[in-house]
Amino acid sequence: MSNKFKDLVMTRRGMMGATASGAVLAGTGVGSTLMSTKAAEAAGGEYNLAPGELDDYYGFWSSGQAGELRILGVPSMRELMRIPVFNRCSATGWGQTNESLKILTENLLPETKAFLAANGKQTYDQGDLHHPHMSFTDGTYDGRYLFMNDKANTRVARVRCDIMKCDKIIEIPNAHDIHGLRPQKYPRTGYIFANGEHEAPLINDGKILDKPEEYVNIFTAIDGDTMEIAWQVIVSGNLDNTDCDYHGKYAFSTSYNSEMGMNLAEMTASEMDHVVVFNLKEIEAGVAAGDYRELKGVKVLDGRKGQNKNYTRYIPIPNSPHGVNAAPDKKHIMINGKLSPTVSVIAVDKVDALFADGADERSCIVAEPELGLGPLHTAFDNRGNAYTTLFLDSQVVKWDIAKAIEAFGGADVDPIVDKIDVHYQPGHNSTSMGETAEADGKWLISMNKFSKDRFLNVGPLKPENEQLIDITGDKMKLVHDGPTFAEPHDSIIVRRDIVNPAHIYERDDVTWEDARKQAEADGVDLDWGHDEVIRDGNKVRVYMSSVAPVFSMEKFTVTQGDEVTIYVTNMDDIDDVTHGLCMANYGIAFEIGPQATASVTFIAARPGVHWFYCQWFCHALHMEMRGRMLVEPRSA
Ligand code: CUK
Ligand code: CUA
Repeated sequence: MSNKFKDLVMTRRGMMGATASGAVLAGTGVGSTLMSTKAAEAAGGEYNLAPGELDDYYGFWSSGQAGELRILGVPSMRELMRIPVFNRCSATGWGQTNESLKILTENLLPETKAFLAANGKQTYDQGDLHHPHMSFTDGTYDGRYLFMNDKANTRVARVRCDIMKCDKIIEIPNAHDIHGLRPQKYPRTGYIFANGEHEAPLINDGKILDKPEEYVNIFTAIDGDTMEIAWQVIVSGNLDNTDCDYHGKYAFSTSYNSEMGMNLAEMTASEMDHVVVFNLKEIEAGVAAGDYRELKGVKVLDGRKGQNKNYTRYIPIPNSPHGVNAAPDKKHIMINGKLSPTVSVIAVDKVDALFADGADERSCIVAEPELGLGPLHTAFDNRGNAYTTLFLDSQVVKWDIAKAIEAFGGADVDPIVDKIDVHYQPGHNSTSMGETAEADGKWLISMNKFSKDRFLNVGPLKPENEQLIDITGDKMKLVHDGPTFAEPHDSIIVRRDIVNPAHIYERDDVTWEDARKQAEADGVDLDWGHDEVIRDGNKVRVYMSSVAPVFSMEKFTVTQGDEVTIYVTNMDDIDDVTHGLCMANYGIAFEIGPQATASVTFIAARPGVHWFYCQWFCHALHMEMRGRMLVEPRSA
């Protein structure tokens, strides 16, 4: 008998033996085994949805260096939509329409605008979107907004969930490279907490390089309603990930470089790094008392070590912690060890003492289970279990939070419940509703950085692999491999009843308020099928509408060198009838959703007849949906 065969027989015997003895010895055991098996089948069986069946959850996915937000259906893992945010988009005209350019440019800092102009640009055309999170009310998702960071260019963006489009992007002054981002959970969002990852001189004017003592890092709180910066706190060490409690009192940020080192050896020199705790009430009191300096229009408080202010505390954590995750029990914050094989569990109710009595900073740590190599992020079910990704082990480990606390207190219990192999090297994971108080313990996504041999080879650049795991049973069960393009860092899984986007736009949507104002000034009623060419010096404004399969304007004439703005209003009010306008050989293409207005401005530098056509398939006569722009040569 080969060893392999022997193992198989042994395993099967072992399994059958255990089931049989369980059945004989404990009646309740049978019931619970049956229950969990049934639940697993119920949850697991549905991931492969039949055509036309809808998912139970919306998944909101980041895309890392691709710069967009994605919507997936969970559990089917079907990609439903891409929402351009920090990137450019050929299909929708994001980064090209006046409406999107306004969002992309209006909150850039003056020095950024000058820098971009020197490089012939109005805005950045790339970003690095890591962390998408929904707004909260009372500890759970409220379906209003999604917030996300751009690590590449120090920005934070918001997406409106009613139309699933980005409506605000702000650049964060003073900070560098926004990484960790989370919305306030209680009483509502409220604040968006954003970590500056890379430390820099506070006045970064090029006069300081090798004076580490002059380097600082900045934690930012943004008002999620206005998208204005509420305050910033200067901290010691860098900032990686962040999360906050369920009581509206504290935010927590990991620091993998408490040393403030500038190279790898310096950054990993000490045994312990730290978690910074931000005391929101104290910070607000500090702002009210005027204990800040104003830098680039923002109130900046000093929460560095040794300042002895009540704004921050520094909890020592083993070397280079990474993810921060608040448990749905509302009591515990998990700090994932990365270089340490541990997760440190902070008891939120013990944090008060760090501020009130000057208690030892480690006194709020109530567990530190050793889970495996490279713990990066933790997700949760509703049964007291945590699920931690192990980057180096290529596994997800399921562990019992209560048992980890008992073990830390000296009890002889093993908190590890189960481990499952994932393929390969997981970073973030997420569970259904798992970052809210309504965690439901059904699905887990493991977002793996490498797919290697799991898919057909597509060349040196491989897809990532996101795996769907059924967590309804005692054992985790891998049910689906999901290849995805660069590079989803993080995701959230939201019950579908919470998300209710519109089918068509409201005509009075704020998105095109500038177009509406201009139309009013030009005596054009945007809400009726208008058809107008307004001349204003060398500026020409062309107003037209679209009803499948025609543009209201069959042709228009401008002069070479004119600055032309074309406004298109889609008069169709039917579900899914999106039109586009693509101006051939002018590099122009954009989307006009049902009942929306969109516009684009360009210099008509190329004389001749130029066809414009609808590039979103809308009708049997979609190919015929076209018109001409004549650009007459400017006479010398
Ligand atoms: S970080 Cu990506 S694996 Cu930017 Cu959330 Cu941990
Ligand atoms: Cu309108 Cu295609």
